[in-house]
Amino acid sequence: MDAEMVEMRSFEDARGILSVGELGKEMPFPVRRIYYIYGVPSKDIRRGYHSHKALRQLCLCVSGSCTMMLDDGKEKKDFVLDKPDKALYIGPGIWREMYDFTEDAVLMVLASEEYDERDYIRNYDEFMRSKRD
Ligand code: T46
Repeated sequence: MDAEMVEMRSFEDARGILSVGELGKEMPFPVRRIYYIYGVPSKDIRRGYHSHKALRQLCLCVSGSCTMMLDDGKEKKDFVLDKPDKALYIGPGIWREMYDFTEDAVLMVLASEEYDERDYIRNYDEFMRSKRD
């Protein structure tokens, strides 16, 4: 599966912690867009339900926690994002569902491309077909 946890570099001292992601080190691609998801009203809410054709993303909870279920058509894996220095890299062609958001969760996503609805596959059967092509 083209996905992995990435540990951001952190500097801790008496003033607190500073975490950093730098291009070519923790950041595997130049960032063209950021967005964040927060105010998810209940643990039962599931978001996502799509894959991307080309987009690469790095996701992390800067506050609170949530879980991302990734599916590459062969296997499914759950990734818990529960620390601001714990990021999840997701390559193209992976179905994702996000759930188990805590009330204080802020899921920040760094994306390799601008928003383009044509890059989404929002139908699971179509996603599975794209894996066979
Ligand atoms: C992803 C997961 C992790 C925009 O107008 N611009 C944007 O950059 C984004 C990301 C979304 N939108 C609009 C499109 C929808 O009307 O915001 C609305 C909610 O988006 P969506 O239903 O796609 O949200 P999620 O949480 O299901 O998925 C999002 C991202 O769209 C997706 O790329 O990988 O978070």
